[in-house]
Parts: sequence; structure tokens; C-alpha cells
Amino acid sequence: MRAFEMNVDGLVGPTHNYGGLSYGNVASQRNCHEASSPREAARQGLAKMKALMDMGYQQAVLAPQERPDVAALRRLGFTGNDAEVIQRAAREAMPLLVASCSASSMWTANACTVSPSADTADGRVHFTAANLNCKFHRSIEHPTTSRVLQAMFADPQHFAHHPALPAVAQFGDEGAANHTRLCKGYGEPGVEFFVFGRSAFDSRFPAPARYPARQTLEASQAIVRLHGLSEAGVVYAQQSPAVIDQGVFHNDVIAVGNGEVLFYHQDAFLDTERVLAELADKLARVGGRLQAVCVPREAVSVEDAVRSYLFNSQLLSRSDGRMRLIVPEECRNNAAVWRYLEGLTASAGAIAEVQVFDLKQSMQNGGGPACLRLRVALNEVELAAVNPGVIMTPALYDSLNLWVDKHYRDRLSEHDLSDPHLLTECRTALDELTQILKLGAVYPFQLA
Ligand code: SUG
Repeated sequence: MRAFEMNVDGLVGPTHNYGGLSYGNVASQRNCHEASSPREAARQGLAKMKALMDMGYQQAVLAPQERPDVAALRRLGFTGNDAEVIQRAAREAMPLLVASCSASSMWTANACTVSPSADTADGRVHFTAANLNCKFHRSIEHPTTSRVLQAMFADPQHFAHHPALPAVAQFGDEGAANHTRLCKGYGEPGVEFFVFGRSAFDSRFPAPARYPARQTLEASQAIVRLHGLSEAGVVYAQQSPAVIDQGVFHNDVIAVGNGEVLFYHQDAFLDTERVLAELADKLARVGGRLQAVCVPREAVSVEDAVRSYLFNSQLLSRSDGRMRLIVPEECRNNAAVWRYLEGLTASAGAIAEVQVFDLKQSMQNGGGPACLRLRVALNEVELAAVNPGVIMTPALYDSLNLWVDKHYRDRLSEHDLSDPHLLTECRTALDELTQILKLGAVYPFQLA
């Protein structure tokens, strides 16, 4: 049976802004309080989706969330009608209003962890929504994320959905940003590679000193159990605490894998040799041959990797068996990174081609091409069971661009977030979007 990798990209929401909300994510901190352009951000994301669709990949779209999240503000003690809640929060606790406005659900690599049916005990595709509980603005995503995912992957015969793990730091879970699947073919059993930043209960694992390690080993282990993965098909690795302290807040800022290829920085992991040996061994048992492409620190420093987002690229299979890398423009603007990429594609290695995309609006918040997409490997029967309304087509691309132009502001500053009209604009836009994407009622304002 044929199988595919579907990229599910987050559609940037109408409140996209630079809130400086993510301590440890240097771009988010650097661009705090800059004015944003939600319209341009959404268009940049759509252009990437269209380009991948045109290249022949399966592409889908994940709807943004209702923002500001008035219910979250109410839980924090703000009262009155919706406009009063927003205005009180603006007066008394602006950082909380900013957090409740974040469009951070655009980074769908953090929406959940997905295990394809070839790996799971019950032969279904499993999804566990990420609790994202390291940051308040992201911890409020998962209830809506779960509803949207269920509306997209609805058939219980093929798809199993698990709620987010308990919302405590010990089970900090950031979804697929710390999960990579290596395999010979998308429809065949693979090796699921879980990278964690710290252990909640075992002090033998060192923790970073400066920035938070968002993903725990215990969270990854819980997902392995929930998804019914066999230990023979799972590898765990600890991210180097030193790179977390340099701004590598997710593994997908320092490594990316696809098929049999793992593209990673020399300093990405602790105990790299053991990790590679285990990956090679477990992949060999399912008929694959690991191709490890290590980027030496002499060629690209961790600082340049973080600045350019070289590893937050999409590694995509081509029909000739080699791969293409989708990178953000910041890679071309970085001399060391671009030199490295030119050398890489000139060699006869696994990565044959590099394509550059302008994703500046998202990049300024620390979200590159790979952050913007969730990968879902599906066989052809499962693909046929996906809600067709969310699958990108030329017609959907046109409708979504028109929808963005109709509803999105061109410019948004922190001051604009206290405007209660923004909530009305967002709800009006999302109500129309659920019809375009045929999602049914998924938002709190639709369910009330
Ligand atoms: O969680 N930035 C996101 C970026 C997520 C990138 N995702 C992956 N690497 N997979 C984060 O830090 C910044 C929001 C602000 O500051 O306004 C933010 O949430």
C-alpha cells in the first residue's frame, strides 16, 4: 500500500504579534514589542504550503485559535463582559493580555506528537496533544488543538487521540519538535526518536543552567506508552544542556530527520556515539540504513545555527530517493551557513537541493519552516479518511488568501491588543474559516 508524509502547517492567526513571551528563545526575546504584520505572516505561511503542494507533497492546514483567550483571562480573575475583561487586563496586567493574544498555535510542530499506524500496537495513527506547559501562552493551546485535530482526523477506526499529559513541569511536553521518525518507507515500521532536555525524577541527567529545558524524559516515555510503541522501535536521547543554554529550546532547532537521514549538529546531543549506534541498530532491524549527516561546529557554530535556523528546515524526500531541504532566508544571509549548504549540495550526499523561503514574520518569533509544520505519515486508506476540507488545493489556497486579505490587519502593535474589536474580528474570521475548512464547531465561542 502506498504511504505518504503529510505536512500539516499552522495557518497564522489574526493576532500574530511579538510579545517577547518565550524566555530561552532568543528571537522571541530579541523582537519583543516590534510591530508585526499578521497578514504578511499568514501569506508567507500559505506561500510555503502552496510551494510544497506544487512539488507534489501532501499538504494540509491547521486552523488558528480564538484570541485573545478571554476564558484564560477570566480564570486569572478578570471579570465583566468580554470587552471589560480585555480592558481590565490591559490596564492591570498587560503581559497577561499579550500572552492571551499570542498566535503561537501557528507552530504546529508543537501541537502534538504523532505516531504512524505502522509503529503502534493497535495499528492506528496516534496523536497526543502537547501540554506546552513551560510557557503560559502556549499552555492554553491544547484544548482547542485537540478539537481541531479531531475534526481533521476524525475516523476512530484509523485515528486515536490522547489528551495532553498532566500540566505540570515534570511532564513538560512540546510535541513533535522533540520527536523525529526514521524509517525506510513511511508505511513501514520505523524508529521513533525522542529527544528530551531533562529528567524530572532522575538527577543523573544534567539540566541546563540558564534557560529552561522544556521537554522531560518522563513526558516522552508516557507518549511511548500511550501510543503503544515497542521499545525495539524507540530511541531516547538527551539534548546537550549547553546548547539549550545557547538558545536551542527545542531539538528541531539543532537536528532534523526524514527517511533514513538524520541531519544534526555536532553539539546537538549528549552521548552522540551511543545515540547514533542505537538509531543505526534499530533502523537496521526494520530494514533501514542510517545516513547520519553531521554538521561540524567548525563549519557552523551553535550560534549561527540558532541565528539562521539551519536545522529548523524541512527535509523532504524527492522521487529520485535524494532529499531537498526547505530553509528560511536567514540561512542565505548567514555566510558560514550558506557556504556549508553550497558544499553540502555540491557533494553527492543524501541532501541534493536547498530551497529558500521568506518566513520572516514567523522567524522573528523563533519559528522556522519546521516549526510551522506537523508531520503525519499516512497510508492511502488513512489519507482517504482525512477531512478533505483541510487538504491544500489550488482552490483552497486562493480562498485562504482572500480570507486573510478580508480579515487580517496589516499591522499590529502591543497597544492594538487592548482593542476589544480584535476579538470580534478574530471570531468573525474563524467562524468563516471553520466553514471553508469544513471543521464544524471547534472554538469556545462556537461551543458556548
Ligand atoms: O514556543 N515562540 C515559539 C516558537 C516555537 C517554535 N517551534 C519549534 N521550534 N518547533 C516558542 O517559543 C514566541 C511568542 C512571542 O514571543 O510573542 C513563541 O511562542
